Amino acid sequence: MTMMTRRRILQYGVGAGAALALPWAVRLGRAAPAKGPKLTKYLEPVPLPGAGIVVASPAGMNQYAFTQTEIARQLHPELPPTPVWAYDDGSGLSGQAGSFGMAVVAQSGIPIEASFTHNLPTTYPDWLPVDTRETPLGKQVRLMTHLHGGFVAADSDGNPAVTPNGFGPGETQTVYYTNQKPQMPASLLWFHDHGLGATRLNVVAGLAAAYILRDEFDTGAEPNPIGIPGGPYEIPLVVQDRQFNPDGTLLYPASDIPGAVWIGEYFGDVMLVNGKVWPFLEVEPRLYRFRILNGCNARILNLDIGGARMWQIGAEGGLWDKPVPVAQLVLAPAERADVLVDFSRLAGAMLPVKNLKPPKPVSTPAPPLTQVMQIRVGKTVSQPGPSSIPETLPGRAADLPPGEVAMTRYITLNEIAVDTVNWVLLLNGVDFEEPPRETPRVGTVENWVYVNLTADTHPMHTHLVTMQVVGRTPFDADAYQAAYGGTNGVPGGIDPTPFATGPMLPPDPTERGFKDTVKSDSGYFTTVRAKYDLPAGVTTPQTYVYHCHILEHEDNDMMRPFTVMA
Ligand SMILES: [Cu+2]
Repeated sequence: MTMMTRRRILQYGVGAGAALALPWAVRLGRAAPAKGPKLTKYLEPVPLPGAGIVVASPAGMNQYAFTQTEIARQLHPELPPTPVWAYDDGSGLSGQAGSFGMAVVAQSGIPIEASFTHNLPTTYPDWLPVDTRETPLGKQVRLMTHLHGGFVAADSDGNPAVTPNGFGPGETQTVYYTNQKPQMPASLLWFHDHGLGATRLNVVAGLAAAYILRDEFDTGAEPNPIGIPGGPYEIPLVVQDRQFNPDGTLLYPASDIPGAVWIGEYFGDVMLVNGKVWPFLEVEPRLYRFRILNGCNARILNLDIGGARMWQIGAEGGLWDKPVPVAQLVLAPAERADVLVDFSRLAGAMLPVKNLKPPKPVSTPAPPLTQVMQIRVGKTVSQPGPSSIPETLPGRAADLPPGEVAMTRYITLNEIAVDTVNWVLLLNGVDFEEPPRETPRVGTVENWVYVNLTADTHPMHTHLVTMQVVGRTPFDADAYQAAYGGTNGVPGGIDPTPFATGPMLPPDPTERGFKDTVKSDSGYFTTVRAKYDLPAGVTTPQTYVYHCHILEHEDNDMMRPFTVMA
């Protein structure tokens, strides 16, 4: 494994201080460094659904019609207005307060149709540095919306293997989201842009939104059959790190490697929650439900809620069968945590929500960014809500039996030519454009083994399916690479078991349920298990993608197609 060089730290776009921020500002032709880290903390309330986040209005029965459009919002009182790319439900977005501002609420079991019409500029603005080696049509803004966690046909997936050129100005993407049970239970999903080679830029600009599925148990109201908080006591929290230019535009660094624009990972020096910089949240001294999404491009979070007791009740694949006590939440990009948080003994407290260094085996080059948000606990309760944590939940633990596994696939994660103009991350040593090699038979169960040969953790996301984490096995990556590696890393398909250096570690307690994004840690091979069903009425073959959800990695070129076959 290569050690991270100082050069690489710089290249990764740190926001650790003015000394490091200045070179980018110069490179972008701006005179002064951004003052992001100096912005006064906790001045504004966190936007919430109906109060800064727009709950999407349907255009018809179970139909939504969005345009992607540019708005300007002040993300902090000491910042000028920031141009933001947003999903407009037709409301004009006067109800959107920050850079994250839309939520669809739908019912599990009831499909919806949605359309997305590109009403953004034709070419990228200066504040979004495009690497035209990665994009299909140069600096043209090509969009494609992906429902992350959706169990849908390939042509509704927002899928760069099916539609590599995406959608251009004035064009409309129309999709059908099945919301089919049991693959799409009550859960927090999100939709975001997935444009080929430009996902990192389109998402930083703001193209991400919440998608909340309800059912007869998880009604969102209080009381509900589960006995968990609802109504104003259920709070979505989307955490994203960002940098700003002095003029208020988002700062996304360009590479300083001659011939390259793409950077290895984007890390902000400012934390946003629900699209506002370092906000505060007022709560009552009682039980809450927080639904947390790591919406960062590359930062792996380790969230500390400031001393309140916490139980996790679900993750990407919906509710579990029972609550699990948790102290901190280690969430890689795109991972979600559904948690109950007890403020009942904390009346009058001011709680800092902090992002701590993720514990091993997580490995990340991110510079520290500790402050996230402040929670202000009031002294009175207006509605008592549930008085205890439920003993059981109407969800499920991931329990696909090993005996059903029809195929095991070995997928390598390689980082090639670090710090050079040819720097790339590859799965199985091949580019995205090569034809699919993973071809699960519809209805069968497969183990996929992610063999990490890099120095960092990669959150691996598979479209269409949710996964059971089977375990992580430590192994001698150097010896495996020495035995099988070539100029593009190690090809896929080679079992690393002979190189194991210890027994498989079981899944973390927070990996109890099905997940759509799983951390593949450095020095381990990580085994996940999934059933490759297709939605009702959808026929083989159907092609999707799987990729690292560090958006810089996904864009260059840590993404591959897979095809569900007959
Ligand atoms: Cu990655």
